[in-house]
Amino acid sequence: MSYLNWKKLGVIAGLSLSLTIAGCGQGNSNDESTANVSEEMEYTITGIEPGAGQTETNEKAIAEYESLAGWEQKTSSSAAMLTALGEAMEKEEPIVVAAWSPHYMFAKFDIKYLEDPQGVFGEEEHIATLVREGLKDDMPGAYTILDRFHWELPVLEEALLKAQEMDFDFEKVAQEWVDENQEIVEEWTEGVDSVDGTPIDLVLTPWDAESFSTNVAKIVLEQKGFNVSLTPVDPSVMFEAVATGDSDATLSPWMPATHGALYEEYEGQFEDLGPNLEGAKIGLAVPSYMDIESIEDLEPAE
Ligand code: PBE
Repeated sequence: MSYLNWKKLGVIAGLSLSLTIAGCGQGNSNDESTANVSEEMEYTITGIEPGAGQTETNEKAIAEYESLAGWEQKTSSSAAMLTALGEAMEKEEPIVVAAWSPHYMFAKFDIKYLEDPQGVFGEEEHIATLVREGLKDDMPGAYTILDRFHWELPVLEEALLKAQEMDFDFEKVAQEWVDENQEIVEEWTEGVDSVDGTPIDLVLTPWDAESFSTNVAKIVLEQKGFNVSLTPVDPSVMFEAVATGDSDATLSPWMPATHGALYEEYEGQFEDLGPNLEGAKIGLAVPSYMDIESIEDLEPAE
């Protein structure tokens, strides 16, 4: 049964209920329809990659919210989540997805974050730049560029929308951005001496914002003569690689909530150069047509 039909049923149930218990004030006519919605979603959160930091945060939410008792998270990939979201919305069916921003999903789909009164997903996140111990001495020029590397949220959001139109060819999107924004690039590289093919490795996670920003960093470092390799990995491998010095730097960690546990595990074995982007966020999201606002509006599985 479609979401709308459930909703109608809920309204009818609510109506007859208010007729029977007329005079009892507002009542909770919503409970019933919400319960049906949770059931219709088979008490399932549509998640993303099993190795994502957010996958763990979603499990934490399931463990901590009474409203999510008995729920399951279905993991697969970000692409599969977006397909499921698109299909559900076409049919106006209910769906709860793992969501994060910046991401083009908020421009493409009319969706909203569910309130998180228990703060499991944290408040604002930032994306940090971490470098291996010793990078400052070994490659002072690269260190300076990475230290200066910083995004304004709307700039990154625009680039992610563009990536969608360019088949997610992040090399190309990054090159276009660099070509059009040489004055910003010059701020990052000002006074940095060129090198002659010094190899440097940047480790990154496979999501859009990270792919774009790391590809920009690659081009900028190459302009200064570095020979840059990019290594896409899971968040846990990313932290390990920078901590052990297998990789030189990363621009992908989401802090303080999403990758906080990994950060703590390796703390002291890397240097944190601070945020390269502020105003990021993760959480659970639903289509705006769904009549719920908070994670607590969901219903536990019986
Ligand atoms: N995400 C959301 C990453 C960082 C935040 C999917 C882009 C992750 O969950 O690891």
